[in-house]
Amino acid sequence: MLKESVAEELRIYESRRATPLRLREYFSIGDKHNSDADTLLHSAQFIHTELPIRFARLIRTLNHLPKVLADLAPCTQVRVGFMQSFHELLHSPHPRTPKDEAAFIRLAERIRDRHANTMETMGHALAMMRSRHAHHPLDADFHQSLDRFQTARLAVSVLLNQYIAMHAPRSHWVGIMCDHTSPAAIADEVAAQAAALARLHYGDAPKIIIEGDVMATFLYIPAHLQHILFELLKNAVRATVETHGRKLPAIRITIIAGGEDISIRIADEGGGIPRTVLHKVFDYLFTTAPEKEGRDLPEQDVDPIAGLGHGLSVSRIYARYFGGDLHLESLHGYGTEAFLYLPNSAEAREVLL
Ligand code: W6P
Repeated sequence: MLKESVAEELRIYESRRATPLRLREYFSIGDKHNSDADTLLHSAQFIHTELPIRFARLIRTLNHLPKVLADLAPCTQVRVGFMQSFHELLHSPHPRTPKDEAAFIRLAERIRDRHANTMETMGHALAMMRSRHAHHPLDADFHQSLDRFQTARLAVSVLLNQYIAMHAPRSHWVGIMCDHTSPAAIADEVAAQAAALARLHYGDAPKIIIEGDVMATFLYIPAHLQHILFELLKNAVRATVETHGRKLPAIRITIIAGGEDISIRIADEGGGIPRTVLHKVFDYLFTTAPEKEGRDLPEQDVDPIAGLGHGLSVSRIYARYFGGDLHLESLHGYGTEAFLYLPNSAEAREVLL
């Protein structure tokens, strides 16, 4: 069976040292001659060596998840897919010519497509676990193992998507990174999406004000910033609408470009979170969305503005990936402030946990 032959290879690769890269390193690989054949071949060679190591580490994090989660069907399905990709990568020829590279990019795209729904699938596994084990206390180890899994998943996804996207050069972009990433522009875009979702869902949406260093730009992965801000804004919008009947207080996004960090504060007047609950918002099994008892097919039942419940934990994983962070502070009875910090430096390096 595939499984046994892969097991030995996995043991070898998971002990190899992964190579965390700086934003600058990711960016400069493709800078200037973004997609010339030599650059792409060099990237393909690096990725052909590095990706199996990152996959092996990712599979190891799945093996370390508690059995109550790991044995759920969505989770085993994700694991089998990762094993398949690891195996295909190991048994693909090391790219040595532009022609090899052209074949390797197709393998890379196939692997990317195979794992496109990983987050969603794991979200379903967590929702199943939540409905079956709602009253089980979850320990710190469990959360740490999920943080490791999510980070390892990101380490595969960033590398793979960076390489694939380098094939489509754009001004100011190298792959999925942009050296003119504008927090204000992304906040604006995401605010419109969150407001549209709220109007659809509740028939109304609060105003979202964007202020501070609205002209600031930095080198980052815009898709990551977008993901985090959307998650935070959905929560802020929902809290605001559910707390106030008609007159909705505005949500205020403040962007500050500092020497070390791009700091973004999202302040709502949505009633806040009690202190006894605040520490749970980053809990993978915590959700403020009403749970339906014994529900095993959550995908039929997902409330788009509430999501699958692990959105904030995953957003913090994204924030921390290049050394940033995400905090929440609250005045219960009034509102919540989310503080997002992202590195304002091309020297920021992947944190591979
Ligand atoms: C809330 C709960 C929450 C989570 C994340 C961001 C903002 C908010 N507001 O009431």
